[in-house]
Parts: sequence; structure tokens; C-alpha cells
Amino acid sequence: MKKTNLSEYNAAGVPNGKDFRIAIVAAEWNPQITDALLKGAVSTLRDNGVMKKNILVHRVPGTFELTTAANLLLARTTVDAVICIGCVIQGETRHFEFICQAVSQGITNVAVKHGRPVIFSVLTCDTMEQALDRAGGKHGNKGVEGAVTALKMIALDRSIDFELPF
Ligand code: DLZ
Repeated sequence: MKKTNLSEYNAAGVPNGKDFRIAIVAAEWNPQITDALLKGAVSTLRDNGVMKKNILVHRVPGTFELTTAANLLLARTTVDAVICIGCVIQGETRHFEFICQAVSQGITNVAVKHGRPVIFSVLTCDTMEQALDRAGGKHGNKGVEGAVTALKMIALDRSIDFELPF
């Protein structure tokens, strides 16, 4: 099966973000990976028109904290979307499954609660090599994918505002 390259996107199909305000929350764990994902996300937002002053970046200790941070940002700011960046790598204990389960469900719940997009740019890998492959390596960069997803979801959100009621 051909693997998708996470950095490949059709620029013509990506909405321009010149008046979008986007927060990014990145975990401090596995910084080699999360720094690369953050860089990919920010440069993709900039490439697609988002102004530097409209990109708000925060750090949290680990991937588990992404949900809380996204919730705080959506409750207290007017950002259009939050991109959550993290990297969980399988270890010897069951931490991996608890963190992955909590963050995926947590992010979904926060997005639904606030009615604004929260993007899952979290790598859940068996090895560091798999993570490097997806943080600018041979499978692209999941931060780029997250940025493109955020732009598309904000545009969807805005387009629904203009639809006539049924
Ligand atoms: C504790 C922990 C472990 C074992 N592994 C990771 C990981 O691979 N990636 C990550 O982002 N965070 C990890 N953490 C930290 C948790 O996400 C969290 O910060 C702590 O459990 C404190 O709530």
C-alpha cells in the first residue's frame, strides 16, 4: 500500500488564511519531533496567507495536556481553530495507550463543545524512526498536514454561516 506523504497538498485547493486567527499548542515531550512539526505547521500557515501576528503558539508539558490547553484557548480567545501538536512513542509501559486514547477523545470532545476545529497533529509511533519519517522525513511532516486541515476546516465553518436555513 502506498503511504501518503503528509506534506503533499494541492495548494489550489487550500483556502487563503489572510483573516484567520489560529492557535498552535505543541508538547515539550520528544522536542526533536514536535519542534519540526511546529515549524512545518507555522511555515504552511504563512505560505497560505496567515499573518504572523495571527498565529498564537503555546507549549505544554506533554501530549496529554493538549486537550486542556485547546479547551482554555477556545474558552478564552477568539481563535478560529487550534492545532494540537504532539508525539507519543511506545515505551515499556501502558502509558502510550492511555495518552493516545485520552488526547484523541479529548480533542474531539473539545472541538464539539466549542463548535470550532481542533486539529490532531499528533504522531503515535512505535519507534523514534517512524516519528522522524513523519516529522520532515520520508513520509513528510504531520505539522504541514495539520495546518492545511485547519485552513480547510475554518473555511468550512465560515461557509456554513452563509448557507440558507433548510
Ligand atoms: C509520561 C509520558 C510518557 C511516558 N510518554 C510521553 C510521550 O511519548 N509523549 C508525550 O508527549 N508525553 C509523554 N508523557 C507525558 C504525558 O503526556 C503527560 O505530560 C504527563 O503524564 C503529565 O500529565
